[in-house]
Amino acid sequence: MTRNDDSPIARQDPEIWKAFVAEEERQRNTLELIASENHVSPAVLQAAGSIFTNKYAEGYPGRRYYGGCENMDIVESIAIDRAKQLFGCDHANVQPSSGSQANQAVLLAAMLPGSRFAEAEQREKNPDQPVRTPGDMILSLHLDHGGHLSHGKNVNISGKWFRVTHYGVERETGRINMDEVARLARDCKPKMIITGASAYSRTWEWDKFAEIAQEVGALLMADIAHIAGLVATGLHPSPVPVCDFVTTTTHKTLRGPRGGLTMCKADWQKKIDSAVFPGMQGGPLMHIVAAKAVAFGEALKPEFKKYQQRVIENAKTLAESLVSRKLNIVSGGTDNHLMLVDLRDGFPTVSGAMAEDWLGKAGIVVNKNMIPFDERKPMETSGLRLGTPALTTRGMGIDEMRKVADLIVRVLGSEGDAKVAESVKAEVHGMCEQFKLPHA
Ligand code: DSN
Repeated sequence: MTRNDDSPIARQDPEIWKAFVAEEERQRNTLELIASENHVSPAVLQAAGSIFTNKYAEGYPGRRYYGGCENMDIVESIAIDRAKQLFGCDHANVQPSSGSQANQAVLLAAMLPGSRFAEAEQREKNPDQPVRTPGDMILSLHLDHGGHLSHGKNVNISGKWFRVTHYGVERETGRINMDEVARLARDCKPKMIITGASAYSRTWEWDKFAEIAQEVGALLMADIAHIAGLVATGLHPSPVPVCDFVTTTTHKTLRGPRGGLTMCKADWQKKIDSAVFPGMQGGPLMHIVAAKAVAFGEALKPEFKKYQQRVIENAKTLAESLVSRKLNIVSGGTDNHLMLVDLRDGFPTVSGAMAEDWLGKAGIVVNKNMIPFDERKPMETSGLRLGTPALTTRGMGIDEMRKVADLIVRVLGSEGDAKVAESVKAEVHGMCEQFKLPHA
């Protein structure tokens, strides 16, 4: 939606309209380097802002708890079919409202068998089948090493329900050591192993995780929220063949609306669907389900693969350009769309929080991020996470990535000098004028 001062919001609600206009200008005139963000197409935007928001559709296609759901059924069935085609999974539930809820659905379906009574009954009926209960062990990547809150952090429901052991990356290489994962798994005997990350720039070895899960009798889940676009286009190995569950958000590299998606093997279909609704959510956000369907349709087109190839090419160029300007990247580089910049070598006195603030003032939007073995606190950090999905959507390529690296280093080197920020901002503005947003 482009700005229209005669729009219903402008006429009816000037306070919200002011923020709306400011946000549109912010997105138009800044370089978006947050690895988990992107700019959706006009078609996805239209679906997300559509009349589907008016409708309750609790239940699933053909089995709803409300009348008038015939169009909801069409939209949701298309979204499911396209998700299955995109990822080659047995079953897809397109209703989770976020990535965290997509993950919670897995825990609810697989690790919480129901009431204590149901648990006893299951033991009786099927003594050979493991019963998974609250308090069981999960093995997942440490948050400070690139993991996610919903993978067992104590402040999240996943960490409140379950005991958690974390694997991490090696100090020397910045990579996950699979021998160490195997050792931890044998030691802690998890009922579930969670793979996937929010800030890990290297290729996941799903096959090795699957071997370990099989050896210790654990279920295996992959959260591909960040790399879903790369997985869907075959540019990162797919976890679908070897995992019991695969979850994702739909708004990062996948470039759809803000939301979640839970995929599973056929055996788990019923339990996953019951976990999402009525287990965890009520009426699905049908405008978002419609936008997911549109986005999945876009992702099935050949242009989407070319886009993902450019995302990776741009990330590699940005990482190399930063390294050549004396910045350290955790693990030395990237195989995907993101990188974790370790500020300690090039700019030891600059924290991630300072860098985020200074770059923001220059029109370059990033997020501070803990780096593995960080000695600074989470609100301070020694790292920055950078990603190329949004800039690539604007049409930027390797020349622009070199320039972005240059601008970043100029800002960091100036220690937040206001004049430098102003001059960088002018250059950023020029780039944004040349490479428009998809809806502009
Ligand atoms: N997935 C996180 C991110 O990468 O930004 C947000 O929870």
